[in-house]
Amino acid sequence: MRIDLISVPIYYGADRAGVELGPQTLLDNGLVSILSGSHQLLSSTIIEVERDATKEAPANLKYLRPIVNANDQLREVVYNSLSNGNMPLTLGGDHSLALGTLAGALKNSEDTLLIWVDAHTDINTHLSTPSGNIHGMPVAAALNFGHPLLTGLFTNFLRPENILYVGVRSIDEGERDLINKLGIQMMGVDDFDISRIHSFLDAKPSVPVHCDFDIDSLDASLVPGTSTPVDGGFTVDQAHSILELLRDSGRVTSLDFVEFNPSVDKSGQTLSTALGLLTTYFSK
Ligand SMILES: [Mn+2]
Repeated sequence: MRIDLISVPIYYGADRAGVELGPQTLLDNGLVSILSGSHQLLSSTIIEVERDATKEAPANLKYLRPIVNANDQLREVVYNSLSNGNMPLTLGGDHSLALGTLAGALKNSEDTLLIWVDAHTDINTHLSTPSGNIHGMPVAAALNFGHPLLTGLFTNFLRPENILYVGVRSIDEGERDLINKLGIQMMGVDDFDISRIHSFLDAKPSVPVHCDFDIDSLDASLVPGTSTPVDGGFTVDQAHSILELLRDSGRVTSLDFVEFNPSVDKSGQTLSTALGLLTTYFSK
């Protein structure tokens, strides 16, 4: 693969500092050699994120403006990478960056499939959010639900039937209503069945696939270094199997790796797990 590496040092979507250090920490600990062992690393871009932004009103859309500005740039970087036939690998930072990566992937192809591996479904709007944190809103915005400044990042919208949630287990009431209304396919950890990922991909064999991998899909006890850990998650082995399947499918055209927060990690545990997962994905 020809990889365009994109770093998004943003924490505004989580409203908890530290996660913006994720990309540089992965780079400082050998990510470039992991990526360039079997692949060609073509470029490395850092998305500009406004520093020391204040939490402006409204309270249900914290840091709206700097998040929109960063994702406006990110959409174009991802779109350009895909239209050059490369693979954009986007490192977070919090999950608000999926606004830009999904907008870029959908601009490239409106029939993009989304595999969302996460404890959370991130399908809140400013009207349903309990926290006001925008990292819980990217999937809704990609479906054209939510605040116009977020949906306005998109030129094409995601089709609900093109989404598969994997590992989700922390779902707000408003999110569950929207998921049910739209009939989005989902599985948690207890009902995890890897063959459902195969059948989801096989149903549309010739369209691009965007994958979002949130480190909090793993069990809270295994990944202290993340902003919103959730119990009952995947084991490290399960996470490796999911990434192996996705790698071996040869179908993933763009990948996000998000929510690693080095500032709350314990003895580098989450760092080494994250590097191990990326090594698995990029080892062939
Ligand atoms: Mn999450």
